[in-house]
Amino acid sequence: MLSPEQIRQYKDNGFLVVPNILSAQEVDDFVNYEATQDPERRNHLDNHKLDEHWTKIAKHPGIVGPIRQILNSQKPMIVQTMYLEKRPAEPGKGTALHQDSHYLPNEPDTLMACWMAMSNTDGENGGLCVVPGSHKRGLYKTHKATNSKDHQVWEMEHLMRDRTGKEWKDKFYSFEIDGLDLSTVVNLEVPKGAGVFFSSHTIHGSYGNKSPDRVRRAFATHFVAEGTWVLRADVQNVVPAI
Ligand SMILES: O=C(O)CCC(=O)C(=O)O
Repeated sequence: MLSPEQIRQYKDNGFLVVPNILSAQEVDDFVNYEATQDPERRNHLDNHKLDEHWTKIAKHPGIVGPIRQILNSQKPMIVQTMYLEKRPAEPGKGTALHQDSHYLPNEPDTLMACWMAMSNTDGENGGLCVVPGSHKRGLYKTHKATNSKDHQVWEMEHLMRDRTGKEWKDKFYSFEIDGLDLSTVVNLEVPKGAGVFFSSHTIHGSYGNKSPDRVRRAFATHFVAEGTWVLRADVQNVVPAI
């Protein structure tokens, strides 16, 4: 459970690093299992529905308990899961700095994430970066990522569906925030087994792995409160985390 001080920090900064959520054994079990699986599966966002190893992490009480507290006791629902591995010295594999509500529009906006470090992570090996306090300034304007040296650059169309069943298509791309002052970006040092909780409006992302020998591994789960409508059809069938 988070202390009142941790919840205050989360609300003030838009993120919170919590150590020792997963034991070294729990991390190793997942990482070793995943090493035996086809990495193509990681392109799907619903492995938590298909694979018990993914379910175990996404529904871990050390993750879901704090999520529930931050969501004011509302029931957390899992939207998507991602396992993000960056090998040493892989160029250009970062995620452009963005806010998650640009990728996962949802009504009302209750989206938040827990990003678990599945290896020791920091600025050198492409760990998570955040802009503290950015969640207080609403959704920023964006453009397609331009820094293709440091970040993945892509474009994709998604089917959207509202609560009434009306459907349309929207174009998504590797969002980058307009006019972001890069001096406000903080590289987090997150040890293996620790997690970062952050809100859907907190600007975050990562750079490539510049370490000569350290893999960067992360497992990210995105949650909404029960009753929230996720507009993207591919991740609309949210499942209870508890
Ligand atoms: O780990 C990364 O590189 C970025 C993760 C991310 O953007 C997320 O979990 O929402």
